[in-house]
Amino acid sequence: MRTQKLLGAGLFVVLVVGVAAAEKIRILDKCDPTDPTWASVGGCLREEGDVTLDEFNALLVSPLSLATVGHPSWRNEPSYLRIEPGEAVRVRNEGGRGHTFTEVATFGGGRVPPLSRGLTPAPECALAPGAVDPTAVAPGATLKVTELGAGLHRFQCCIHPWMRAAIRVTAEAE
Ligand SMILES: [Cu+2]
Repeated sequence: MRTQKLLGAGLFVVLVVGVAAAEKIRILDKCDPTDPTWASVGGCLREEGDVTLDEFNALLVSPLSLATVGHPSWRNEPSYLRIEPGEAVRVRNEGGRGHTFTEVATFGGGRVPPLSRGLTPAPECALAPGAVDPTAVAPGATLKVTELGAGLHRFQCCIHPWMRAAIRVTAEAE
């Protein structure tokens, strides 16, 4: 798998050509930018949204197991996609929070322990101190996923591990 960050207006022009052919996944959250408490955890960079940090925390865990299940508005859409071999997927963060779109062998927890209660960490989410995650997608940014081999690929957010996606690469049956 290869991921490519799309940064700056110059690159955008080059990539417009490929936009029509690529499948798309939207990374979504609905953080409320008018809730000042989001600032204490990195802010909420969207124009509108209706989920306060209090509500996000209230819906974070399952009341039955106290394991993380996560707020349903933090999600990837679609979360399942079939593509043809050689096809690219453009993943755009349309939320107001930072997310990652990280390929993992097995779904697991992320690297923010309070958001991954009861989950075994996915090793792909580990990050050395000071390292930049190449699969991070800031609000408004796009990640292009290319060169996926045949089969089922699992992706998750390493911050909010309930944000999952699976991409199946297979030629369509005639
Ligand atoms: Cu996330």
